[in-house]
Amino acid sequence: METNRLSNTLAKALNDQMTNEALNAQIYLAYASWASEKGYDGIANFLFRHAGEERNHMMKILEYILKRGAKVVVTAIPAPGAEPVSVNDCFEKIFKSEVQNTASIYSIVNMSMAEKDWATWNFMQWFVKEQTEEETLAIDLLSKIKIAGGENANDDALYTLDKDLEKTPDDARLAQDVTAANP
Ligand code: OFO
Repeated sequence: METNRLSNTLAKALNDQMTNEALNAQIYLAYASWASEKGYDGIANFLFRHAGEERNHMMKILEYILKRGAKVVVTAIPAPGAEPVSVNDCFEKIFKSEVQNTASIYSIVNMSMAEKDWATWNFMQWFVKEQTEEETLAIDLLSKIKIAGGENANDDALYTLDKDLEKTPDDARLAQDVTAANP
């Protein structure tokens, strides 16, 4: 008996998204290693933790595909690309890759809506919220480096930023989660 509850189109899109999440994990791993080599241990620690989060996202999608009775296809992961040339460049690259990932998440949401696959639509809402958090986090990183001097940040400012990032939480607070009682 056929028990697959995902269309071929959505199964393909979700499998591709697994690879996107794996690629993002590789990007964070590569940038974390770069930061560590340069002596920015706080930034490296933050990015290593984030690589783990991206891998969890991949696993979340993998489990969903299996639970819906469709086939998981594990493919090669593209290379993460050139390493950053500065902390400023590192944060800009992170922002760009998060925005790109948001676009692919939105495209799966659109497909699930077109197919009226409400289970997948509902599943994807977790990722929509997660991407808002990650974009907020990336924007915060960019603001911090901008205050530190951007591409011209001096060693003292980078040292302070590095220490600061070690303590930065992994999740950003979202406007929609703020209440009057808990501003
Ligand atoms: Fe998977 O959240 Fe970033 O990309």
